Amino acid sequence: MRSKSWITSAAVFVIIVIIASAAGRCAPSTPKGRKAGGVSDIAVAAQKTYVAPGDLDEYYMFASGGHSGQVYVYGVPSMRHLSTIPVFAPYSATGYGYDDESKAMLGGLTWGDVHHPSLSETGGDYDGRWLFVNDINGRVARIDLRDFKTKQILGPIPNISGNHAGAFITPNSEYSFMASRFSAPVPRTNAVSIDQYASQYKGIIAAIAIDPKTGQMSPGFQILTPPFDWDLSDAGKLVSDGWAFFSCYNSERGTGKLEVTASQRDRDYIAAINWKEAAKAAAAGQGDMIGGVRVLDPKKVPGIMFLMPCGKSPHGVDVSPDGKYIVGSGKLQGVTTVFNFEKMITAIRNKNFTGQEDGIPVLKYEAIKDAEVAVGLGPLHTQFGPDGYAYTSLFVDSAIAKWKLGTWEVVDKVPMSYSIGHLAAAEGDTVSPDGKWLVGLNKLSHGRHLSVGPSQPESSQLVDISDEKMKLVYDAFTEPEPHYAQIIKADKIHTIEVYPKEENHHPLAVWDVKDAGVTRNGTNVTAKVVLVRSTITPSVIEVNQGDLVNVALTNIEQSTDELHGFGLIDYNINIVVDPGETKTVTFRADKPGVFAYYCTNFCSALHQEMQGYLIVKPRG
Ligand code: RUQ
Ligand code: CUA
Repeated sequence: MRSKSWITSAAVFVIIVIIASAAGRCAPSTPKGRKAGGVSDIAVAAQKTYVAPGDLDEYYMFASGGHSGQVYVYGVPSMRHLSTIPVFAPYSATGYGYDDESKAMLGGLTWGDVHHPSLSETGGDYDGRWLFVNDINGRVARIDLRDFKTKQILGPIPNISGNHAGAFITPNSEYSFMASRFSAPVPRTNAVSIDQYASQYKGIIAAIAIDPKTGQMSPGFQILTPPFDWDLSDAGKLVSDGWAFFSCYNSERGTGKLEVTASQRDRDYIAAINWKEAAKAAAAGQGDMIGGVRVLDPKKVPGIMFLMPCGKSPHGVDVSPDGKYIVGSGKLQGVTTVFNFEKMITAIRNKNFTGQEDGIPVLKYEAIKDAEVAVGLGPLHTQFGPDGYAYTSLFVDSAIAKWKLGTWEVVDKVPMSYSIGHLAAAEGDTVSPDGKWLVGLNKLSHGRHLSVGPSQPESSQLVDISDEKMKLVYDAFTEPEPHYAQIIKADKIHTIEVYPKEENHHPLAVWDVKDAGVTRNGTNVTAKVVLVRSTITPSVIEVNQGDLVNVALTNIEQSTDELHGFGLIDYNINIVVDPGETKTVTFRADKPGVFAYYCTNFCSALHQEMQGYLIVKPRG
C-alpha cells in the first residue's frame, strides 16, 4: 500500500497550485455582479431573500469565527447578522472574559480557533438544545441555545495536539469527536526526536462524552493511531449509527515540508471507528490511562478501527442523510470518492484486507468504493439535500457542484466568489435535510463590495437550491474567518426572555436595594451591588488600598433586554449583566484614588445618571 507515484502527484499538485493562483489573480477582474453565471433574476432573488421589517427569518445560521474565537449568528435567508457569541476570546461588548465566571472558563487564554460548529442532535435531527464548537488547540465548548451563551469550555484535552476534526456530534449527542492534526509523542512529555516520527509519534482520536441531560462534557476515551494528521470527521447515522469517520492527509508519515512529503501517495485514508464497541471496551477497563484519560490501542482491541484508502489527501468526510454513503473529498484531485457502508461491513466481515498500519487493517478499496464522482477540481466538503442530491465545494474551481447519490451524475455547477471552503445546507447534517438554502463560505470576496483596505471580509454567498438549477441570490460579508456553519430551523430553538429570579441561586445575589452594600472581613471586601433602572446601588464603594475587592452585581430587572453594565476603566473592569443574572469581579485595589463607575448599556432615559464612585483610600 506504500506505492509512491510521486512524480504524477507532484505534477498534479503543481497544476493545482498554478490554477489556484491563477483563479486568485483573476478573481477581482471577473465581471462584477449582476448577471454572472448562476445569478438568479434580480427581482426574484430580491423577493426570495427579502425579510420585511418586523418579519423573521426562517433559519438561524451559526458560523464559526476562526481565530476570532467567536461564533456569529445570522438569519437565513436575509443573511443579517443577529448576534455574536464569544467563546474562546474576551468580547467587551458583552463583558465576556471580564467577570470572574467567564475568566475562569477561559483559563487565562485569550484566543482560540473555532472551525466546526455542531448542533446537538436527537435521533439524528437537530434538537435545538446546544451548540458545540471546537478549538483547534484541543478544546471544545458548549453554547446553551436557551440564552446563546457559552457555558463550558473543556480542555485542553490531554494527549491531543491540533484538534481540527471537532466538534462533530453523534446522532444522539452521546459524544463529540476530536482528533489530532499534529501528531506528537504520547504521553506528550516524551521529547522524542523527529527522526522517529513514523514509529514514535502518535495520532489520537478522542470521544468527548456528553451528559444527555445537562450537556456537560467530560474527557471520555481516546484511541491511539499512527501519526497520520487527522483532518475532519463525521458520525455515521441510521444504518451507520455507531460508527464515525475521520480523514487524514499524511498517511505517508511525512515530516518537514509536508506539502511535498505528505502528498506522495495516491491514496491516504479515512478511518472508520466503531465508537460503540470502543466505548464498551473503555467501560470494561481495557487500554491504559495516559494523561488521565483511558486510551485504547486498536492493535489490542480488534474491531474498533479500520482504514479505508481514499484519494488523494482527502479533506472533508461526510455521511449521507440515510447513513449509507461516506463521501471523501480528495482535495488534490478532480473526484470525490463515495464509499458504501454496507460494503464496508461486508469487507470487514470477510477480512477483505490489503494490509495493515500498526496493526490496523486496511480495507480493499475496490470492495468498499461505490463511485469516484468527477465533481471538479479541489473538492473539499459535501452537504446534502432532501432528495438524494449532494453538493460539493470545489476550492480550486471556485464553485459548487450538485450531483446525485446513486447515479453519481453531476447535474449542475454554480461559481462562487471566490475560493469556497465549507458550505452549509439548511438542516444539512441531519437525517432529513431541508434543501431550500445553501451557503458557500468563501475565503475571498475581493471586488464584490466596497473596499476596506488590504484585509477584506470573507463572503458567505446564499444559493437557492429549491429548484433543479442552483441560483446564487445573495452576497453577505462575514466576520473573519468563517470555516464551517450549520443552519437550523428557527422554530427548533426556544430562547428565554430573562433569567428567572427563582433560578438565580448565586450566593451573593441581592434582590432589593436595601440589601445592597459593602462588608469587610480583614482586607477582604465584598460589595453586593444592585443594578436596576436607573441606579447602581451602592453609589459609593469605599475600600482601602491593598484590599481584595469582590464586587457581585445583580441585575434585578425581569424584562427582556434590560441590560446594565458596570464599567471602571482604571481597573479594566467591564461587566455586563443580563436581567435576572448575577456576576462577580474580583480585583486587588492597588491604586489609590477616586474612580468613577458607570452603566455601559443604554438602559433608559436616565442611563447617564446610572453611575457611582470607587474610593480607594491610600495605605498608611
Ligand atoms: S476546514 S481549515 Cu473545516 Cu475545510 Cu478548517
Ligand atoms: Cu443601566 Cu444604563
